[in-house]
Amino acid sequence: MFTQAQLPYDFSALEPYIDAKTMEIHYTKHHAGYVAKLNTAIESFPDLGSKNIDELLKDINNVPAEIKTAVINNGGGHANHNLFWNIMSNNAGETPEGELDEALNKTFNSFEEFKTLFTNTATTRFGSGWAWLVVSNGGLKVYSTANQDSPLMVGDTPILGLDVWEHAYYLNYQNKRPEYIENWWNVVNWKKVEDLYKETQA
Ligand code: MN3
Repeated sequence: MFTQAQLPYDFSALEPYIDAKTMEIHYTKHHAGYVAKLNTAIESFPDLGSKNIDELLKDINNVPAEIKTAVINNGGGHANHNLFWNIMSNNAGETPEGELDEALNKTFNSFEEFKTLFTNTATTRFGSGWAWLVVSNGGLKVYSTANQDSPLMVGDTPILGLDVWEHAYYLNYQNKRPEYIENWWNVVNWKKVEDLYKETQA
């Protein structure tokens, strides 16, 4: 059985950029819903429940066909939100440092160019999905996926992810996705993203 880890901060911790009500509904209803549906999907395949969710997604091609779509959607939903909660904190204007900063500069020329690319990628994702910074074959890449599709399924390791489903911002921002994205940069936990980056280079 899969379970939801405790949120690493209070629902109000990311205010004013992400409001407490949105965080509460997002964590207790949406994320919890993916976990519940994932558990229902794997009921007939109990050995899958003993896997780590990231491992299950990396091995998606060995998931039984009759539950594959449910695992992609709900297992992806579980893994994506795990990452999302963990890479956020009120960052007081901090930017990436150390090895992550070096890698961003090397790949995208500057932090500002990376930010612009990521912002455009998130803004132009049509419908529901995610924008990602991933490590792919050792290097950094930015792209988006539809729905809850996880980069883990194609062998990439996501180290930063932005949920652009309307449920992530509609209460506070309504249809203004660009404003949500612009404000979200204030709650990226760069220390955590750098730790995740380092793990991929070890
Ligand atoms: Mn979500």
